[in-house]
Amino acid sequence: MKFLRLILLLVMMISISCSQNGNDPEPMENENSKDNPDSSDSDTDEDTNTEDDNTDNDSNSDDDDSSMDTKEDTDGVKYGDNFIVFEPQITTSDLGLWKKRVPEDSKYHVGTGIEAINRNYLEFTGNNLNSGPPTSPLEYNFKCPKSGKYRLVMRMYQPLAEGEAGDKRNDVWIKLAGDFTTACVYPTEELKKNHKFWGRGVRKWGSTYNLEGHVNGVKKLAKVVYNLKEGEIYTFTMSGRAQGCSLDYILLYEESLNFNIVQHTDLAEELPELYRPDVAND
Ligand SMILES: [Ca+2]
Repeated sequence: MKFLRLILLLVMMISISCSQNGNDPEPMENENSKDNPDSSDSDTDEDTNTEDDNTDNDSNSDDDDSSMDTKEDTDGVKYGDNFIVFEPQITTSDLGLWKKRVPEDSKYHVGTGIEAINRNYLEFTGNNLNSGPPTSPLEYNFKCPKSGKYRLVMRMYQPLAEGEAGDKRNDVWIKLAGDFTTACVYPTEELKKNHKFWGRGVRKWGSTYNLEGHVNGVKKLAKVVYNLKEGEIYTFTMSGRAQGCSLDYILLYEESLNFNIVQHTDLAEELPELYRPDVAND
């Protein structure tokens, strides 16, 4: 019997020592948990930022994660289901070297077709008739009415003097800021930088309709189309390039509308009236 008890005792001791060895995974779990503190380090930066946001005089209490929400669209932008249109003079930027032309002005262009909408437009008076650096930037905020691909065009007029070639006084600099991607040949990042935007309207209202940029080092002249998101606010910037270039209005329309806009196309004549800025009552 003593021998049997001894064997039983031995079996018990062996089984206890086996169950202790079975806890091997624990130390490994502890090693894994060491990774967690590293990944949470960056949170502290965000915490200090929200303090800055709270110092703004902002009546909305629960949008401190995006200061962009405080941006509003510029007064005077006209929206449709699938387009955005506005006149350049609605900007709140300093006009600088842009001049507002009105009928009382001797340089105002009356023309023979549809007159400038609201009988006003902006003419750039800096640089020279060929080009120059981006000058007197004008900003516009607009809200996208519906997600889609939007093409940019402008109603443009070239006030050419006698003997001046048809490819003068016909361009501006443009760029777009906000949450968009490209829907044309140019990379998204290029559309966020200033590029020449040009067209034709030789001594008459026509249009600017193409960008001049580079794709993989090769010069490209092509249309500008942006993928825009419903409800997002975008900032469009137009700066003066060629002296004399005159703009009546700026239009972004859903590309699927398939408007035919080529050299010398007068946007007001070619497109339905809906796609023009509203005429103000006075
Ligand atoms: Ca106008």
